[in-house]
Amino acid sequence: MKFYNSTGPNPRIVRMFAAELNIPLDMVEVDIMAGENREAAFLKINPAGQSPALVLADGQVITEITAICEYLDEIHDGDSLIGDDAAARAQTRRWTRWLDLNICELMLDGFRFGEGLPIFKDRMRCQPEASDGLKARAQDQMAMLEQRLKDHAYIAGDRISMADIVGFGMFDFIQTVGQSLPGDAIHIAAWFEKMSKRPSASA
Ligand SMILES: N[C@@H](CCC(=O)N[C@@H](CS)C(=O)NCC(=O)O)C(=O)O
Repeated sequence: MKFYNSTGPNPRIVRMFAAELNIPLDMVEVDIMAGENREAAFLKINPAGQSPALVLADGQVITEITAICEYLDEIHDGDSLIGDDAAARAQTRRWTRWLDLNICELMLDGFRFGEGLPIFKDRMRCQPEASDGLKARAQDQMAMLEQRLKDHAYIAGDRISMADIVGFGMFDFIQTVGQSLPGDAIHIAAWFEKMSKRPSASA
């Protein structure tokens, strides 16, 4: 099993997830700043031209971080970061998808079309005029996340799950490129601090 890794929040989320489960990853580095991920050799692995990618021993490729995390969770013995029963797994998938669709992807496109435009303008269709609106829409959803974390220790419930790792990885990155967490969101701030202290956060 080989893990095609790079800088950026998405591979980091998978590295953190794997570290939580004590799964070692055999890494192959991809230089996304130099555009290696958009060249023919890498496009054969992931036609979407993005990292990360997990290549299994039989050659099958898994991309998209939540699919990779779910695969790693299923192949390992021990505590699950997805959930122990159908309802718990549904909660994890519910909140992970909500975060991805309503906060993470908006923040990322806000970055790609704004501060990241010099990197992304020749890689994908960019909408610079949408950057501020996307960032604002992501911030609008923070009130719901704040309420959720007021009532629960972790995003999907009372224990850590994939939703927390996806959210933490994205928020940790986005604060390095000009977006911030709402100053009055004390429960998000406490959760973020708790996540940042996990040994896996350095993976
Ligand atoms: N939806 C993808 C997103 C992957 C992604 O955007 N990866 C970034 C690195 S964090 C990337 O490859 N960026 C370089 C590029 O798009 O050229 C996933 O879940 O894995």
